[in-house]
Amino acid sequence: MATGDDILIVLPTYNEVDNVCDLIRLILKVDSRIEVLVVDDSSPDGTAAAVEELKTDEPRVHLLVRPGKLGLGTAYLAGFRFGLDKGCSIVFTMDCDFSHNPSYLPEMIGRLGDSDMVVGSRYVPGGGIENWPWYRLVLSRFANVYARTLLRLKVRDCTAGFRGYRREVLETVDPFSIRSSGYSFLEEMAWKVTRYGFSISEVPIVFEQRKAGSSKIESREIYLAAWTVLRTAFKRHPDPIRKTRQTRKKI
Ligand SMILES: Nc1nc2c(ncn2[C@@H]2O[C@H](COP(=O)(O)OP(=O)(O)OP(=O)(O)O)[C@@H](O)[C@H]2O)c(=O)[nH]1
Ligand SMILES: [Mg+2]
Repeated sequence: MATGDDILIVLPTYNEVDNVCDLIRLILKVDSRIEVLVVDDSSPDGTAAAVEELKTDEPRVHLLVRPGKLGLGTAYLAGFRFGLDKGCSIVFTMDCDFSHNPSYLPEMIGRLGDSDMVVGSRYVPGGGIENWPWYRLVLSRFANVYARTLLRLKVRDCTAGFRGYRREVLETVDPFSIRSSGYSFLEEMAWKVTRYGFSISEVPIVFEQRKAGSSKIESREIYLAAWTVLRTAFKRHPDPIRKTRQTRKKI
């Protein structure tokens, strides 16, 4: 049973068999409070079977297998649900391809001592991206400027999937009402967290090219994300709930 100090790391996976076990081992070494949940969408490459085997002698690893490729957004939601039900005080999301280096986790966990959400950010001083082709750099920059401007967000990297949330954030902002299935989930979530008056801090990270396997990003997702941001920007919504700052529990 959770102690209330547990930290859950959610790893959504689709065909990550060559990354998943090595990455989990690295993550578990970072902090003894960490547990890992893999949300796998019945990857044809046998990702789930590899995690199942690792699980047998590693009680801090959990696996949720879904019946088919249901998208990144709903995989995050399944992870949030699991973390909340388990009583975790912090829930992180990370890509399962070594683009998000677990060595940043201690600093990110520390930041949740004085902020409600933390982002592993490519777009603050000290952050960056290694080995991306120019068109992906341009696309990512554009997506950020577009979302930040339309949604009036202060966070510099609002499309980053390397994030940590304090449980109160997940309990308050109702992420489960987000309908975006793919990458625009991240922008909509950043918008919700901001609207509710929660604080967001950014830790600079260098985003590395995936170690093995191939990208699952589809061009359809890009258009869908642009549309979702536009729709969100013009959505009628209630006044934001200004959170009163509480004394935080030490992390
Ligand atoms: N469960 C689940 N995981 C997914 C799905 N789509 C992507 N993922 C996982 O989400 C993470 C991010 O996806 P990537 O394909 O790495 O996307 P990306 O990081 O934007 O692209 P690259 O930089 O090229 O790797 C990876 O761990 C994927 O395995 C999905 O539909 N379901
Ligand atoms: Mg990736």
